[in-house]
Amino acid sequence: MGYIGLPTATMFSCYGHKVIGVDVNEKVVNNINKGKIIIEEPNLEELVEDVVKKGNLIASISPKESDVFIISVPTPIKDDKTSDMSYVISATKSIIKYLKEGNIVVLESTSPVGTTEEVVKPIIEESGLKVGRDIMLGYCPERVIPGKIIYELKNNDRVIGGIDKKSAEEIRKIYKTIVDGNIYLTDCKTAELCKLMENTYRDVNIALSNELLLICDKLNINVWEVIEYSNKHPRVNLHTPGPGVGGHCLAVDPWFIIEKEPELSNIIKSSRLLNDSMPEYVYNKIDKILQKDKSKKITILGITYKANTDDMRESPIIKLIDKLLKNNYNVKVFDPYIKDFQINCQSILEACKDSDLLILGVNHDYFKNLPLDEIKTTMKGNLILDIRNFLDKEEVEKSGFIYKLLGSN
Ligand code: SAJ
Repeated sequence: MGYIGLPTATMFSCYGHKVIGVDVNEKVVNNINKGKIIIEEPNLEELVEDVVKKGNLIASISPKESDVFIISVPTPIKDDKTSDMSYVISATKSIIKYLKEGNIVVLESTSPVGTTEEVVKPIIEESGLKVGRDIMLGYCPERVIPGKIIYELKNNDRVIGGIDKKSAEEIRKIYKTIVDGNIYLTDCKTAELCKLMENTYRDVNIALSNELLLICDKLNINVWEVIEYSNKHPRVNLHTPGPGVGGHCLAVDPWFIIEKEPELSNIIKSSRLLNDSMPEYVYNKIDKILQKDKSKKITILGITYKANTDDMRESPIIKLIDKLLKNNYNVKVFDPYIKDFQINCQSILEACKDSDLLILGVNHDYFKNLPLDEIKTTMKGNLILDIRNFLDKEEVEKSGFIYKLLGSN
């Protein structure tokens, strides 16, 4: 019942299915059964409350008999950059004793190519039932973007890989009850690689823009202008450069391809490494601005992995903060979505008190109209570093600040 499992269960419940939402975390289960959720996602809590009230969604600590089993557990990355499939394995094992002939099993978790056939299938067959004959099995990756999950679950096209044609077709019938988009059928490996490649495509493109940012900095050219005008070409779409790539998808999934084919994944790997190096690049920029004076106080606005979310997983800003603290800078942060981070303050002004440098770390809408004059009075220094190209240079300068923008020297 995580970021994907809960919205998916909720959608199926909304369309009249009886759903058992399984989670090993008792707190999550208890909250859902009270109609409450512990993640930040627009419109989700109202829907959960409604389907729980109607009795269509019941959360439980363990699985029960069912017609369809959807596995939507995390597939994190280990320190050696290979996939940790332990949750997929334990979740699959947990359903064995409830399986019966005619059941459908679907893996949704982002996984290395081959997982459905080589990891999930053999575990299911420990039940004595044969996949393809007694059990239908397939892979149906999610594609939703946090912040728009409900809309995208309904409207995005989906790819379904079946262990055989019949499995794919039966799984399509299930998903068709909640999806308005097109559903494309293929085999499991193709569907697994589609999912990985979608996020890799984005990661590689962001790396290209980050590389451009480094080149522009060296050549004293404004990267934002280059991107704006290049993108006027009808077939060019340069992505947005910045402090790096966070989240549990783009920063992770490319490694699952590299894990399988390390010799062939050169572009993918160098992109990943470049994006991972961006927090260090921003650190060096800050160090230069403050002339390596570690007595300076730095304020960072926004610490999540992207705008308008409470998700801090793999956030490049957290990596930047770690580096600043390790180098003895005095850092304070404020993020409207985060209440309990070790160095966070309860307001923008509290975080800015006596600060020498203000950094706009994440482009949350909340920061659209910063109280610049008050901030200026509270701060000791007059420097603002915008690492998102988010603030209005003129407005900032009007309040007496020196405005510095990442990628424009
Ligand atoms: N980012 C940039 N520049 C850009 C776009 C993003 O630096 O031009 C950064 C963001 O700041 C953030 C990171 O990349 O740190 C990832 O953000 P995102 O909005 O691109 O993607 P996610 O991780 O929130 O969600 C992605 C989506 N995948 C694609 O768009 C291909 C989503 O559809 C997937 O369902 C999700 O991964 C997932 O679960 O795999």
